[in-house]
Amino acid sequence: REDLKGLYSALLVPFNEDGSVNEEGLRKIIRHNIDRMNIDGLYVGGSSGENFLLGKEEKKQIFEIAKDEAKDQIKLIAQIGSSNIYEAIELGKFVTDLAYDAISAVTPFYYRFNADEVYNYYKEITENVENDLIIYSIPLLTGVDMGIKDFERLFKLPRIVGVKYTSADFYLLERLRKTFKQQLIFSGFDEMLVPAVANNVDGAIGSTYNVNGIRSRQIFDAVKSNDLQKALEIQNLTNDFISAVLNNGLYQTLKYILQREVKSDKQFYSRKPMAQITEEQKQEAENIYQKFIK
Ligand code: SI3
Repeated sequence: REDLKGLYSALLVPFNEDGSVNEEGLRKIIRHNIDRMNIDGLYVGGSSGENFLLGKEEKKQIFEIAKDEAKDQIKLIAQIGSSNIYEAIELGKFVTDLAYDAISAVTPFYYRFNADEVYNYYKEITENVENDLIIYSIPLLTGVDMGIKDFERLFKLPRIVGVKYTSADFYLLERLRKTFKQQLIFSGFDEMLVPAVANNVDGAIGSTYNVNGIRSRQIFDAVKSNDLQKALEIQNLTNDFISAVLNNGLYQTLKYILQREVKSDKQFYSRKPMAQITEEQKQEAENIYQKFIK
């Protein structure tokens, strides 16, 4: 459990114009994260990987490429969650055979599942997959809002080791940290890293770490060593960057920057129905790249 702590990039996946996975580009992004961002691990198959737009075989392909490229150089967590529980279990077994360090599963979404249904989903996955599991809670996108009692029940399941907490509810975060000292808590919102680390999270998982990993590590370390002034200065700069990225289109802009960073001559497309980057967005992405990253 301790070994899983750290800073993870939520791996972005480049696609070809026809929607297939751009394997060469993906390998370059993984290398960039390992060799230049000095990241502790990768969160594969998350929102940033456009995972919920993909078929099962494509998810497997991405899990295989990530393991093959990263080997044992960094930690790997596979997000295998799906409202199709049979697929989630199959993917969980698949990545466990590939020797992923842990699995993570998003709360089941689309139908308004009640607390018992969410609990049974995790119970069934953990009973069928022999790996540690990190709950992926992202109420903003799933609409599934869990309270302290829901977490308490879930954390009693033997294979559940923590939560990726993508929420701005810092009261709940404080309560969770105080109550569940043995569970791992990963912060999900990159723009809120300072308050998350101040609340003693065990790590962070985010999309912008793919390109802003070095500064994010500095924020993490500065809060840990009680240098709040320094942490805030870097968070302020980081949030100028994140605001600009969000205003210009999150995935389109991050992919543009990654394409520049890894020097790929092939465009890193998004998966439909996600929109492709426009000429205007490209220009702004270039400005953001020059100003904050290069
Ligand atoms: O792949 C993933 O699951 C994530 O990257 C989740 C992560 O919490 C991101 N959340 C969303 C909604 O994209 C953040 O890293 C986010 O992109 C960032 O904080 C900018 O808002």
